[in-house]
Amino acid sequence: IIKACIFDLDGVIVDTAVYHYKAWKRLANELGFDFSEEANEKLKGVSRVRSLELILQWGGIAKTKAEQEELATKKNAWYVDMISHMTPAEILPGAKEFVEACREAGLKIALGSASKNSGMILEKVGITNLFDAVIDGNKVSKAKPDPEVFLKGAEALNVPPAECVVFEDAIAGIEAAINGGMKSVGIGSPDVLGKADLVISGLNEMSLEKLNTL
Ligand code: G16
Ligand code: MG
Repeated sequence: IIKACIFDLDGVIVDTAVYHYKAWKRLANELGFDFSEEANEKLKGVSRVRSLELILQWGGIAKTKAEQEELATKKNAWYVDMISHMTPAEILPGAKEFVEACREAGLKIALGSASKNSGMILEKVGITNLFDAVIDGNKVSKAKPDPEVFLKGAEALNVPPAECVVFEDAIAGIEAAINGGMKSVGIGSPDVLGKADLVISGLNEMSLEKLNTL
C-alpha cells in the first residue's frame, strides 16, 4: 500500500528544462560552439557540474576546475534570472491537482530533485506548501541513479521505501527509485522509461485509482 509520493521537479511539476537549455546554449555560444535540443536531453536530471562537463566535452574544450566553477556560476546566474520570472501558469497540466488529491487522501508528499534552485521555483509557482519535505541538490551528494535523494525523502516523511512511489521524467531517476526499493511512475515515453511500473505522458493522466494498482 502506497503511503507517500515523491516528485521530481523539472519535467514532472514544471518545465524548467527550456530555461536550463537557453542558459547552457548561451554559455556554449560564448565559448564558440553550439549543441542541439537532442543533445540537451542528456542533461535532464543531471547535476549542474556534470552538465557542464558534458557540454565542454561536446565542444571539445578543456577547462580547469576553477574555470569550470566560474562558468557554472555564470550559467546559473542567467538561469536564476529566467526562473525568477516564473508564474503559477507554468505548472505542468494536472500536476498541482494530482498533488492536492494525494494530500486530501492522506498521502505524504516530498520533492526529490537534483536542482539547487528548487526552493525558488516552488515559491515562484506558488506550491511550496504542498510539500511535507523538500530534498534537492543542496541536500544530496550522490546523483541519480543513486537512490540517496529519494531515500532521504522517504526518511523525512517517515515512510518505508517500499510504500513510496517516485514520479520521474529521467531514466536515471527511475533507476534511482528502483535502486531505493520504491515504486516508480515514468512521465514521458515508454521507449525511454520502460523500467517504471507505469508510464504516463503527464500527471494529468494520473489518478488515485492508478496509484492503488501499483
Ligand atoms: C534538474 C534538471 C537538470 C539540472 C539539475 C540541476 O533536475 O533536470 O537539467 O542540471 O536539476 O539544477 P541546478 O543547476 O538548478 O542546481 P531534476 O532532478 O529536478 O529533474
Ligand atoms: Mg526531471
